[in-house]
Amino acid sequence: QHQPPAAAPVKVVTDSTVSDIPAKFTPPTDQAQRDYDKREVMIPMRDGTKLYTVIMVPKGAVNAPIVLTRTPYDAAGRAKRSDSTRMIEALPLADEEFVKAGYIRVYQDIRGKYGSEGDYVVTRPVIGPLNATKVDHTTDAYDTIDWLVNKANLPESNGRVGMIGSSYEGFTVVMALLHPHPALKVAAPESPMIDGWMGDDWFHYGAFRLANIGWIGAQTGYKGEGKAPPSGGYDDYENFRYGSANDWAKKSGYDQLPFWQRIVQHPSYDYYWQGQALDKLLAANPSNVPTIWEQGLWDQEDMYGAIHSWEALKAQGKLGNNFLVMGPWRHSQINRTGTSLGPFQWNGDTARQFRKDMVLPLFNQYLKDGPAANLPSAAIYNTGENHWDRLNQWPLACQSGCAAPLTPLYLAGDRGLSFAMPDTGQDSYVSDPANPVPHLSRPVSFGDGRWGDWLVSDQRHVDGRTDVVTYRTPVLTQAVRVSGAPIADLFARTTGTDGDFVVKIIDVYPEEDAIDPKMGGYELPISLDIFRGRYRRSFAEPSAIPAGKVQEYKFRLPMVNHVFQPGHRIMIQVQSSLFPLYDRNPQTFVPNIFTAKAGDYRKATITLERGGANASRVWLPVVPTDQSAAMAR
Ligand code: PG9
Repeated sequence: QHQPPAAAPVKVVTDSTVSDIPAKFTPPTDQAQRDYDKREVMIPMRDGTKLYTVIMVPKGAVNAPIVLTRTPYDAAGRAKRSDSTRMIEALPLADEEFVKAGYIRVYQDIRGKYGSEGDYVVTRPVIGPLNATKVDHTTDAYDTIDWLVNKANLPESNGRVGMIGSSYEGFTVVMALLHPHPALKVAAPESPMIDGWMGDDWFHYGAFRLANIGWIGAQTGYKGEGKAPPSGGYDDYENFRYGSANDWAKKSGYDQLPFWQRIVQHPSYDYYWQGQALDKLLAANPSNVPTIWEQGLWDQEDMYGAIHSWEALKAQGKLGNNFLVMGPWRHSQINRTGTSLGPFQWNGDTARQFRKDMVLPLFNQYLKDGPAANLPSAAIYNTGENHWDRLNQWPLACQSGCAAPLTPLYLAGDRGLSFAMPDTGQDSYVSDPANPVPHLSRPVSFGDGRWGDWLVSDQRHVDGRTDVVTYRTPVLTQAVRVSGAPIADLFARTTGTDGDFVVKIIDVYPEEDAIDPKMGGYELPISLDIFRGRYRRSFAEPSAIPAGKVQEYKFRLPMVNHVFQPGHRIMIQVQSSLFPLYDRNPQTFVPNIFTAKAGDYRKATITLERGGANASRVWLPVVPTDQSAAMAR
C-alpha cells in the first residue's frame, strides 16, 4: 500500500527561557551618511560639576558660529527630533534657519536635570542672599561658553556664541546677560520667565496660578522626565474647588517638594521674589549684548517678562541694542507654526517670519559679520489689521512720556461704556468662592488641550453669569486703535475683607459673519488680568480691605496692538474669580491664602462705582489708526 512520505523533522524551539529581547540590539546607523557630527560631552563648571551637553556640528564646518540653549527639559531629547541623517530633521523645527545657515547647535542640561550633575534649584536665583552657593546660571553660562570657544574643544567654531531659548530656557538666556562672557555676541530671550510673582508662571499680581502646579510635581519630583501626580478627576474645577491650594497639594504629595514649600512660605512680593526679579537685576546691570526680546500677545504662561525687561533697559538708555518683538502667539508658539491661534488666522507663518526675518539676520550680523539686520525698536503684530507693525516708538500711548496719553473708557449706566464722564451709579454682584467663574467652559481639565489657546477663547461662556458684570459700547462706526498697555482702574466696595478683581478687554465681533458664521458675535479677549485686592496698597505688605469702603484697584493689563473695526463693539468684563486657573480668594482676610481654612471662604457682594470722583474706568492706549509716522523703514 502506498505510504505518504514521512514529514521532514521540524526543529521545534521549546526553550521558553530565551528572551525575545536580546542583551544588546544596535540598529545599523550609517554614520557616514550623516551631514552632521553629534558629540555628547560633560562640560566642567567652576565648582567641578559637569553638565551634559550635545553639540551638533555640520560636517565640514569651518569657522562656524555657535547657538546655545541651556534647558531643564532634556537636552538629549531636544537634539533628537528624529534619528535622521540630516541635521535639519534631527533638530527641532525652530532650528531650521540656523541649520540652513551652517551654525553649530548646542543644547545643554542645566545643573541637576537629566544628564547633568549637581543640584537642581527652580530658576536658581543669582549668587547672593537667595543663593548661598558660588554658582548660578550666569556662571554656568559663562563657563559653558568659555569651554565651547576653546579651539581645543571645538575646533570648528569661530569663537562667537549666540544664546536663544523660550520660557525657562529664556530665563537662562537672561541670566547669561547679567555678566556675559565676551564671546556671547547676541541673545534671544523668548517669553523668558522674569518675575514669577508679578506676572510670569506662578502668580499674577499675587493670585496663584493653579494651572502651573502640575509643572512643579513633574519637574521637581524627578531628575529626569517626570509626570505630574494625579490631581483627581477629569474636571479640575471640581478638583481644586474644596479647600486651599495647599490642602490640595498635601493630598497630592506636593508638601514633600521644597519648591512648593517655598511658594507657600512666600505668598507676597517679599525679598524672595524681589531678589530674583530679573528685569530689576538687568536694569541695575544692563549688558551691551544685542538682544531681541520676544513675547506672545496671548502668552498664557510668561506674559510679563520680555516686555518689562525691554522697558527696564529702555529706561536705562539701552534701546540701541535691545529689540522687542510681540507676535500673535501663545506661549512658546514661536518655536512652532504661527499661522493661527484658536480660530484666528494670521498673515502667513508669523513664527517663521520671526525666526527667519528677525532672529536669523540679527544672529548673522553679530555671529557671522552679516549685513545689518535693520530691526525696528519694536515689531508688534497688529491683531486687528493682521500685519506686522515695524515701529520706532513703542508704546504709542502710555501714562507719560509717549506720543499720546492714555484715554479713560468709563463704566457707565445700563452696562454701557463711555469715553465721556458718565453719571454716578453702582453695579453690584455676588462673588461666591463655592461657585467661582470658570476660565474655560466646564468641564475644564488642565490637560484637555485648551490651555494654549485659552486667552483667545470666546467669553460668551460666562456672559450670562450674575457674578460677571459686562459693559459694552454701541456698535462702533469708526475704527478704534489701541497700542500700548491698558490700565484697569476700578473703584469698588466689598462686604468681604479681601477679594480678587479680574478685568477683561474684549473685541465683540459683529453678530453675523457670512463667511465664517461661527465667528458671529465672538467675544475675543485682547487683554485681561487678575489682581489680588489685599495688595492694592503694597505688593510686599498685604492689608485687609475695609469692608464696605470704596477702594481703588489699579493695575496694568498686558500690551495690545489692536484695531477694533467698525461694526465691532468694545466690551469690558469685571469678575472676582478666574478658576481653576487661579486659586480662590477666600474673601476674608487671612495671613496666608495658601493655608486658608474652609470657614474663611465666604460670599461677598462687590459694588463697582460709576461716575464722579470714584469713576471706574479702563485707561486705553487709544491712538489714531494711521501710525505711518511712527513706522520704521
Ligand atoms: N512657563 C514654563 C516655566 C518657566 C519657568 C519656571 C516654570 C515654568 C516654561 O514653559 O518653561
